[in-house]
Amino acid sequence: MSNNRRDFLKKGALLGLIGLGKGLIGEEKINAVEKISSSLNLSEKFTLPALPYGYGDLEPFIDKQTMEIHHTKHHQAYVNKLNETPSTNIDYLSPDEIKCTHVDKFTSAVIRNNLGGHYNHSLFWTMLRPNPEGYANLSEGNIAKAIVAEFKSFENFKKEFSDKSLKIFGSGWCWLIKTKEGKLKIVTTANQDNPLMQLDYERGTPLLALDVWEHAYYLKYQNKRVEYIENWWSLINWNKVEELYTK
Ligand code: MN3
Repeated sequence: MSNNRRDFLKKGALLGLIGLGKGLIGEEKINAVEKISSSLNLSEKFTLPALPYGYGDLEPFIDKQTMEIHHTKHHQAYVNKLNETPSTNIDYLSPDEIKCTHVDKFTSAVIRNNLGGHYNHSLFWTMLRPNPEGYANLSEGNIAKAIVAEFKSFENFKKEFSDKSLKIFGSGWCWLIKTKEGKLKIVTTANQDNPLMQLDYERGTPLLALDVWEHAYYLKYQNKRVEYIENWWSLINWNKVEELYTK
């Protein structure tokens, strides 16, 4: 069924509900439908999420120009590509989430790459937060206890995560995940794959994500990925990691 047809049916159903239930008339009714339509994302288009901070707010660790290009060009391109791909949104988008768990080895490359790109970046932005004073930022709360329980110390965890991020050949991501059994693991994925997809990676819920594509750091760091990774530790939004861990 086409998007327009589905929108039409859903809006029609909403009109009926609102008309009967609330007794609204004329413009009131139209406004109510528009409000509900947008809250339900009835157009079923993928959209670029706004950043929870300004482009320059992650300086001096990630520069303003990199953030702006990364968000408005790279991330936007994944979103655009998904919206141009027929039928993508039927299976891979719900009002509340992007459904990467539907991706497997039979999924087309255009969906796999762009859906992953959209999901991974949407998550990545929320896992950063400004910290101009620099490194003073270790995990607290339940996630901190779980990290120490799994990796013996926070420093061990940091070293293993940094080493794995550094060793990714070409473009990819490094993740802290919670497996189905509740264990914490550090895994890496190539390109825009992620640990939710049904692929040949250890699967689990992403708790922390690091983008090591060159576009994430090249303007400021050139080939020095190691420095980008070290500075990224200053920017981690542990409140978000804790929220994902305890969910
Ligand atoms: Mn990126």
